[in-house]
Amino acid sequence: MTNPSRILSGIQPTGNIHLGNYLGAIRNWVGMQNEAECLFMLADMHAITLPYVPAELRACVRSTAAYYIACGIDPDKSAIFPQSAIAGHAELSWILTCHTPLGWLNRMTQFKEKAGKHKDNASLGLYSYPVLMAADILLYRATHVPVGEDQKQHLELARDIAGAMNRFYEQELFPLPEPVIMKQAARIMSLRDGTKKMSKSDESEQSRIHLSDSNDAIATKIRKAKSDMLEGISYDLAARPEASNLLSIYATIQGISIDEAQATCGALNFSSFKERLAEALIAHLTPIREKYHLLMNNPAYLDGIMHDGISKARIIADDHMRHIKEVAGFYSASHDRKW
Ligand code: AQP
Repeated sequence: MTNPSRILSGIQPTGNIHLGNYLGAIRNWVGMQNEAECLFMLADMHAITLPYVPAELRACVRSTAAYYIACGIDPDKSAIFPQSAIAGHAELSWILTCHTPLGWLNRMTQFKEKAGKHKDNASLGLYSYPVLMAADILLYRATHVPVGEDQKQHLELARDIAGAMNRFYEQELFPLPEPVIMKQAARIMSLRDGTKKMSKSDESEQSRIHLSDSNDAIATKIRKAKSDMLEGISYDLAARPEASNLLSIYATIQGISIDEAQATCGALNFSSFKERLAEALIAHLTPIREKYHLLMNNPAYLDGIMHDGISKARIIADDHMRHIKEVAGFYSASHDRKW
């Protein structure tokens, strides 16, 4: 990362956090807390772009906050807050919407994947989701955004929108945000199909490891993970997507490179390698799960953390939003009292 000054990222509170969210996003946030000012939102406004149950969403905001902390986000260093608590996300999103050509949104592949065959029934919110994501980032003038590989296209759109706004209003309203995508584990794949991303919305529970999974569940899911008929364990994304995915998970969890993992595990058969991988995952995830349960027993503490996070985020957001509205030509009582 070159000269980061402010980092923004977040996860949708739409269900159980999985290994992809952890390795692709949260784990990377932890080390960044000492390098820059960090804002980690709970993206509840994004969560309503697909059908949802309000009471479940509210509960999930708190449990996702607990996961952030259990995974190593330090609330004394970083702001943890629900996106919907800061009005600027919606306000800026509308302004950006009016500066985003439809053609730019038509290119977004995630909309096509999430809307599926029934595109006409998908909500306008799902379609304009990347504009809200741009607003999340630009509202705080974030310089760096750590994301998994799947969000790269949305980040590029946020940069394009920032550039368009700066040109239209003839001033540097927003820095162009840089994506921070880790070289390793940027895309954790489904345990059932090494060509599909591990995802909360995959119908098969066996396709993903949840951070809440028991040790037995982790061991069973890894044992049943799809493998191939080739000898040994090697990293070859095209020919061996499943072996490559498991090797990449192992390397990342152990904090070693894929080459190192291949050197130590290459000669094993699938069954022994899976045993080793399950042991490594259990050792890594057990303390996170235990801390998560402790935190969930103290909802008042979690609510206090979010309350503080909202206050920190609001100071930055309100100040910037006031400026943006003024530049955009919106009426302000302090400008024209004759009105
Ligand atoms: N499989 C993955 N590998 C690496 N990173 C991943 N991320 C998600 N899946 C993987 C990263 O997690 C962050 C938050 O994602 P999100 O929950 O806000 O939305 P998502 O990307 O849509 O995640 P899911 O699990 O796939 O949810 P659903 O199924 O609800 O759509 C992002 O930084 C993302 O890159």
